[in-house]
Amino acid sequence: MAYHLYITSRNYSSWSFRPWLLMRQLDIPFQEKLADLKSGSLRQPHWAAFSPLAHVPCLHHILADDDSDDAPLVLWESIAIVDHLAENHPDKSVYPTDKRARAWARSAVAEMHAGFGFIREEMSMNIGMRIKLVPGEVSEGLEKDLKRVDQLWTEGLERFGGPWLAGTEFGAVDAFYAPVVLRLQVCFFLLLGWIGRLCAAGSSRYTNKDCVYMVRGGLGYCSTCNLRGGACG
Ligand SMILES: N[C@@H](CCC(=O)N[C@@H](CS)C(=O)NCC(=O)O)C(=O)O
Repeated sequence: MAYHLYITSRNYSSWSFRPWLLMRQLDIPFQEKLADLKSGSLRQPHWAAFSPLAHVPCLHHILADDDSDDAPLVLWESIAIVDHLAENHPDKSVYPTDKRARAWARSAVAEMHAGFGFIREEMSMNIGMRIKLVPGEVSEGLEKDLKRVDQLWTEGLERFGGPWLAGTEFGAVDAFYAPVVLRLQVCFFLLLGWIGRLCAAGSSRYTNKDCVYMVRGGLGYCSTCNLRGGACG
């Protein structure tokens, strides 16, 4: 049995970063298959070679040699990848064992998978970049998304006691929100009111202890971008 995880540069692709981080952090062995990112277009039709939607991430689960059908299982949506890993690795903390924490983590993962369009649009992922956002220039939609992130992180940490979002173990919900931490790290907000609290959550509370690994992991282990040595500041 083997996993082949098709992703592209984790510097630009938050969707690639999520399952990669989860599998690394939980010691689920996989081969990283780096898909070439051609500039000039969002569409990457050549990715159809491994994904039915020509999207990354895409997980190929190569079954045991004695399986009669040698085609891999193909999972082409992040949330499906996470569910598949949870099902196949019940010993790993993909989702918490506690029922309440699990229900919360699942919902927060689904919310990130389906929403937060303004964060995606207006705080695009580029670990090495610095963007200055001035309060008057933050759109209503972005403000709403960021407030919701703040609310979610506060709720998770308070209800389940940290240091991770749904309790004592790193899991899918941490991996799903990690790119937001990275995005906050690269945006210099004016430290006022709720924005200040949000930055504090992003840079000290949420990244406390070994969360530092999570925030810097994308750089430390990045084999594709040139941004190394704490370039994310
Ligand atoms: N819903 C997908 C989103 C994946 C996604 O949008 N990936 C981007 C890269 S970050 C992509 O493959 N873009 C190519 C395209 O849209 O054709 C998931 O959850 O995995």
